[in-house]
Amino acid sequence: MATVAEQMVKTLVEAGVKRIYGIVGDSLNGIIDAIRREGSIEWIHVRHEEVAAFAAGADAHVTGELAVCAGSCGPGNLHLMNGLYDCHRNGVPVVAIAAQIPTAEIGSGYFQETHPESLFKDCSYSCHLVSTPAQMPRALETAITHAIGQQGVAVIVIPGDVALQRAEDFGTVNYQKPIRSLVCPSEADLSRLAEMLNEARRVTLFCGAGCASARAEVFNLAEKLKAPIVHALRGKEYLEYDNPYDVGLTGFIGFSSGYYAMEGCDLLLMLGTDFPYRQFYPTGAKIVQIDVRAEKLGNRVPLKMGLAGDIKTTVSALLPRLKDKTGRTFLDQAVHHYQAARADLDDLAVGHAGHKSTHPQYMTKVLSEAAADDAVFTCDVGTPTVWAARYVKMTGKRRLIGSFNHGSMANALPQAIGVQAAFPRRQVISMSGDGGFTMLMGDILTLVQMELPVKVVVFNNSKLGFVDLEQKVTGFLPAAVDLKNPNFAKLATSIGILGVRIDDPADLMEGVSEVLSHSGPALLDVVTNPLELSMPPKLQLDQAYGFGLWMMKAVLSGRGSEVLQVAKTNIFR
Ligand SMILES: Cc1ncc(C[n+]2csc(CCOP(=O)(O)OP(=O)(O)O)c2C)c(N)n1
Repeated sequence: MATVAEQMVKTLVEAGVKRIYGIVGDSLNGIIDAIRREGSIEWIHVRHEEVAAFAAGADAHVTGELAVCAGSCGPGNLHLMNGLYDCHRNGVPVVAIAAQIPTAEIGSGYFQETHPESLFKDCSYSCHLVSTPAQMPRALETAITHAIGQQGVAVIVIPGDVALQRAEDFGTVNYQKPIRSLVCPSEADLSRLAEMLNEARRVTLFCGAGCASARAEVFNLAEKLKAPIVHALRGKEYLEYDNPYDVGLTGFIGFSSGYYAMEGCDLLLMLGTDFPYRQFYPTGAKIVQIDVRAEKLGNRVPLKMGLAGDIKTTVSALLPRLKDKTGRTFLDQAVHHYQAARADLDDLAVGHAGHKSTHPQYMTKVLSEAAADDAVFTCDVGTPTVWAARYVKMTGKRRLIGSFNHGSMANALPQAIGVQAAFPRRQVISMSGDGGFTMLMGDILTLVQMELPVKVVVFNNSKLGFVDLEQKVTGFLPAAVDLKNPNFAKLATSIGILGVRIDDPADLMEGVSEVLSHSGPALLDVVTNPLELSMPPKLQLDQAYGFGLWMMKAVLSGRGSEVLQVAKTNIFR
């Protein structure tokens, strides 16, 4: 006699699910047992449920398929939450199974009682309690349809006792996944947009992850309009490589060329981006936005026009209506500016013989040059994201994943776990901050247990470096940012992982090559310079003031040598 748990597993199999990330627990045991007996879904046993959610999100990101994570009742599924926020905001299809306490006890303040159907509301498109077998399989099918159809998280809350009950309607499991449609604006709206673009003198394209499958169309558009392409960070992996129109990123971790290409245009065309920082949008230009997510139109900045459409379909329909612009001056100037900004950044990424510690820019460049052509990089929130944005080169086959919308620390190792589980033979590199790595460090053990050959590169600056910088630019004396770290390479070795420590920058290349060529999991612990500044392309007046204030306070409180060191590291190199 089939149980609800078996019916759930059958539905997941029919929806194409290959892996479920999670940690077991009493309320989940019926489902775990059904997974084990069915045999085709792999259970990826992690050490922290937050890791399960991040990993499922990264799995969905690289495969484009539905991924699943699970947590037991109360604290077990509560731990999923931060990772689920990340999945939801990254727009990846993830179903979370949140097991619940026994049905009869709900509402009594029972041991481990929480109410996931309220808790997860804010980070999901659908979140429902299954309290009787009659709700299955429809409740799970609906959750999957929401996750795939809306590209985000759906949560199924199910008490352990319900999962063990006899399924009604077992024979009807025959799930059909929703198919995503192409979305194109009306003829009239496309003509109106074409008119605006034909009239404009200096057009800049601002492109995000919504351009993922529209690279060729976006390049054709840039050529017709002689328009520079600025990308948001989530657009980097799709648009940056072999791109003659590329002028870099904008935003806090961007390039001055990206900022000025947007500031100097008379029409900014936003394509598939909901870039959040309003201070980086141009002040004098008309702004038009195209996005398949109609609710994002005008979300950040007032628009002249907002069109709901997917980028590939909309740009394809727009192209024949556009006149070829002839003047290239604006585009050429923007590209030259980018080349100069790029050269400045590359100058910072050189090894300096005799230096005590490795410059993180140099380290990232060496890593990027040594990595496989189709490597997948994950980067922790903090300065590793800045270095990845600036120095990890995309190839069209490489991927770059981070917590770019949710901005959570400790994302890189969990996401690397999800990518490596999906692609066991691909090179997967986690660019981890020492703060980020130690936040979910227990899951380094997952690499051993699940035989995942992830390469973890720790930017060991003994600091919560990004916050150190934030405090300085707001005029605070840095506080509570120092980290007392162990030798991470020794720690890795002690658990059966290749560990290599780089104290002397002269050893960096050899260390990188040893770690990347190792067949199993490996950790490279690189002692990096804690005084590197990752400045934004446009220093706001208040930031310059704040920075000056920090310098003054530091000098007055007897920490002037730190100011000198920062200046030496960043200005007089
Ligand atoms: C979960 C979480 N806690 C706190 C923060 C605030 N925060 C952002 S970056 C950062 C420091 C990251 O430090 P580390 O991982 O060592 O990287 P570094 O910037 O030093 O390279 C902190 C504390 C956050 N984004 N997420």
